[in-house]
Amino acid sequence: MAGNVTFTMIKPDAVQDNHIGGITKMMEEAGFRVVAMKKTRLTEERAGKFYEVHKERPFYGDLVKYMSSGPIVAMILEKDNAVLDFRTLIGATNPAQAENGTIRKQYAKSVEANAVHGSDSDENAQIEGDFFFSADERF
Ligand code: DGI
Repeated sequence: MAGNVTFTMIKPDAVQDNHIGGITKMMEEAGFRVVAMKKTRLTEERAGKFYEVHKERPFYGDLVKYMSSGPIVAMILEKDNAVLDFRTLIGATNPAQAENGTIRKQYAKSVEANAVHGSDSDENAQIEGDFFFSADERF
């Protein structure tokens, strides 16, 4: 299935604000199929591990705190060209630059609380999906 899946999280503020359904609807309407889905909460340690690639960035500490501040919804999504098409659907990291019709345009509050995560490569989609889901949680 390589190339056809991506990994996403609905971030803490969007979960808190009751947007799980609205965001998932946008994903499904854009042609993504939910392969795996769970609501969970990252500890600071696990959030730090998930975002390890950003360890040297100035916002790393805040990002780890924010991502462990409340529950998130993790998902593996399937579609042709999943990684790139999903990046298009979520829009720019900074919601001020996100296009109309994107998930971040509609739901993001700031560059940090930007509603959703989306994998940036096929390789990371596999790694990130494996971080949350075992084989028997995927359908
Ligand atoms: O792949 P993206 O989520 O669009 O963006 P990224 O991989 O460059 O950064 C990962 C997350 O880190 C992003 O969703 C929000 C946070 N972030 C990125 N740039 C900044 C930031 N947070 C703060 N506070 N300031 C930034 O400049």
